[in-house]
Amino acid sequence: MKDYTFDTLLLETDENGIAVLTINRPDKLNALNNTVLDELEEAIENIEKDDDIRAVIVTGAGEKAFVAGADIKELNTLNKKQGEKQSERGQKVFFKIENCSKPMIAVVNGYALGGGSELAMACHIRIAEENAVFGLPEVGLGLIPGYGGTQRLPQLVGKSKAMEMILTGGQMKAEEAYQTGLAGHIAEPGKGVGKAKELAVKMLKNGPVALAKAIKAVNAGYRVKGFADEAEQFGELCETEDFKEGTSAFLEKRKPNFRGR
Ligand code: CO8
Repeated sequence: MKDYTFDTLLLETDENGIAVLTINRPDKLNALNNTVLDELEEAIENIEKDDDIRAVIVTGAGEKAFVAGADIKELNTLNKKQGEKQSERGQKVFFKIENCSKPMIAVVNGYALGGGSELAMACHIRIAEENAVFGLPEVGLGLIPGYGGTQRLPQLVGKSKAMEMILTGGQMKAEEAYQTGLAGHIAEPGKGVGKAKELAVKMLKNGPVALAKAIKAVNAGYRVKGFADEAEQFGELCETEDFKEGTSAFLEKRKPNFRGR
C-alpha cells in the first residue's frame, strides 16, 4: 500500500482496496481553495495509477461540513478572465473525478454548499448523512455555480427542481435529497463511510474492467455542452458590482445589498 501525503487531504486505503479521500480543512469547513483543487487533481491521478485502490469514498473532515464551497476569500478578487479560468480549472478537476475509472462515492457529512455540492455531484453516487445540507447558494454572493453545478444538478434532479434550487440559492436536507434522487442513500451521522464501504464491496465483487467500462458508458450518455457557457457566465459576473458586494458581504459577515449592476 503506498503512502500519500497532502497538506489539505487525507488518503487512506483499507485491505479491500477501498480508499477514503478526506478534504481536510475543518477550520474553514473544508472550503475548496486552490491548494485543495491542486491536491485533488494529484490524488485522482494517483488513484487512477494505483492498482491497490479499487474504489474511493470522498468525505469531509470534522463534524460540520462535507465542503462549504469554493474559498470565498480567493474568489473575491477575481476579474473576468481569472474568473472564467478558475471555473474551468475546477471543472477540469471535477471531470477527472466524474471520469475516474474506479467507483467514486461521496459521503456528505454536513454542509455541501456551492463547490461542495458540485464536488459531491461529480462523484458517481452520493450518500447523505442525516445532517447533510446540499445547496448552491452562489446567487446570494452575486455569482452562479461554476464547478459544473448548472449542468449536473439538472441531470440528477430534473431541470425544474434544479432551476428552483439555483435561482433561490435554497438548501436541500438529507431526506429531500434522497426523495429527489440527489442522494442514493441516507445514513446516520458517522455511519456514511460504513454504508459506502458496503456498497463498494458489492461493486468490487464484479470485474474491474467492466466497472470502468460501465462508468464510461453511463457518462457518455450525459455529455452536455453547457460547461463552457457556465465558465463564461461566471467570468462575466466577476466584473459586476453585485459580485464584489456579495463576496465582500460574506467576508465582512453582513447581508449583501445588491443593486443589479
Ligand atoms: N469560503 C471561505 N471560508 C469559508 C467558507 C467558504 N466557502 N465557508 C466557511 N468558511 C469559513 C468561515 O469564514 C469561518 O472562518 P473564520 O472562523 O476564520 O471566520 C469558518 O469557515 C467557519 O464558518 P462559519 O463561522 O461561517 O460557520 P457557521 O456554522 O456559522 O456557518 C455556513 C456555516 C452556513 C456553511 C457558513 O460558513 C457559510 O454560509 N459558508 C459559505 C457557504 C457558501 O456560500 N458557499 C458557496 C461559496 S461560492 C462557491 O462555492 C462557488 C463555486 C464555483 C466557483 C467557480 C469558479 C471560481
